[in-house]
Amino acid sequence: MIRFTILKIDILTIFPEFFTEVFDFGIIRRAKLAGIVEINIYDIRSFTTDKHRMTDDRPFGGGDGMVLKAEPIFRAIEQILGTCEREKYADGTKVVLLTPQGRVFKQAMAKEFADETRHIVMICGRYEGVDERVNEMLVTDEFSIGDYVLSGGEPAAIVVTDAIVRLLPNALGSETSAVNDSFTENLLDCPHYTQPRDFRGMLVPDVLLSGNHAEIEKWRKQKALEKTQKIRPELLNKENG
Ligand code: 6GU
Repeated sequence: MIRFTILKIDILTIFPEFFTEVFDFGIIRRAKLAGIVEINIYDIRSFTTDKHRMTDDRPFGGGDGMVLKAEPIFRAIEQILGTCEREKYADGTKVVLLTPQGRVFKQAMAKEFADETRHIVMICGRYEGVDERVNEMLVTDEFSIGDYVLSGGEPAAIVVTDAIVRLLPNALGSETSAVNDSFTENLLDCPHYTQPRDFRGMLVPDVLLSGNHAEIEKWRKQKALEKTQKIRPELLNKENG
């Protein structure tokens, strides 16, 4: 599939300063400058209407921690997407909620988003929670980035954005650079070496200096398999989800 339009990524957060500069380096910076992606940060607090500008409140039923309120998030989505009914979103629009309760984000999901979305709104949760009516009415996809708890969804939004943007057509220097990535074929990447050939007595494997591309390819595949078997054996026995 060929992408003709820029991908727009809008991030809703109670900590907008978290994102100053993180998208201003390397591939993401280049993709922004090339007009491949546009990234906007929205402060959830700016959508509050009460005197105290409250973004969170105590949980009904009691318990520790605070819960992000529905109202400012509904107002933000309404302003950004023109509706707060999921069914009325334009084609290619996704609203992603980042929480530890989501599906674990995988390379295949990054590829799907890079290929098929035009507009992604990411809502950064706080670890204590987000009012469930946000999930019920607004969210199309709830993602986690792994089985550990972060204090908020902000680092996850950065991770998910990076994983998607680098897969956008023309974001990488050469079209083939992403083909050999770890996880693309349920395999970790093979080891790499650069100059010098002899670094403090540690030598680069001979095959890589041989100029025999078939042998080099075979070696890389073998090393990728060995690494995966040793570190992530479960990848070898399942479809990439
Ligand atoms: Cl998306 N949010 C939080 N708070 N913790 C996480 C996470 C997200 N993914 C893994 N841990």
